[in-house]
Amino acid sequence: MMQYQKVYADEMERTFIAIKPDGVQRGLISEIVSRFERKGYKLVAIKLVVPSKDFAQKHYHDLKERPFFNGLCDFLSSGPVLAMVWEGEGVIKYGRKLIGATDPQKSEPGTIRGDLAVVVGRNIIHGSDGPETAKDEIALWFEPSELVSFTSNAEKWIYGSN
Ligand code: IDP
Ligand code: MG
Repeated sequence: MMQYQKVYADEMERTFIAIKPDGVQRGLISEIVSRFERKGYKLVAIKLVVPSKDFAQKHYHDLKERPFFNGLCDFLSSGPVLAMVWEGEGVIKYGRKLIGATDPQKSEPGTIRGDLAVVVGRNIIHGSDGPETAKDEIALWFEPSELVSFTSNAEKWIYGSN
C-alpha cells in the first residue's frame, strides 16, 4: 500500500482540459466537470480566466497555418474559459474519448461534444491530445504552485490496492 501510494503520487498522468467560452456561457460547467469526476478522475487544478488573444495564439500555436486560426483565437479569448488539470490512469487518451471527435457532427452520442455541441467552431471543450501537449499546456496555463497533489479517499476504490 505504501509503495502503491508512492508510485501514484510520483507518476500519475495529468491532462489539461478547458471549457471554452461557449461551454461556460451555456451553463455547461457542472455537466462537464461531473463527467470527469464521476469517471474517477481527480481534479488537481481549476481556475476561470479570460485569456488574451496572444495567450490563445500560444495555446493553439500548432494550428497557426490553418484558415480558422485567427477566428479560433478570437473566440477563445472572447470570454471566460474554465481551465483545469485532471489526473488519473490513462486520463490523456480517455479524456479525449469522453470529449468526442473534434467535429460534433461526428462525435458519438454519449460524448461531451456528441451530447452537447453541434458545430466544430463551437465545440465547447479542449483536451490535450498527447503526453507532450499535456505537459506543455499545463505549464502554459498553470503555475506549478496551482497544481494540488493530494490523495483522494476514493482512490483505493477506483484503482484497488493489490
Ligand atoms: P481538438 O480540439 O479536437 O484537439 P484541433 O484539431 O486541435 O481539435 O482543433 C482545435 C480547435 O479548432 C477545435 O476544437 C475547434 O474548436 C477548432 N477547429 C478545428 N477544425 C476547425 C474547422 O475546420 N473550422 C473551424 N474551427 C475548427
Ligand atoms: Mg487539439
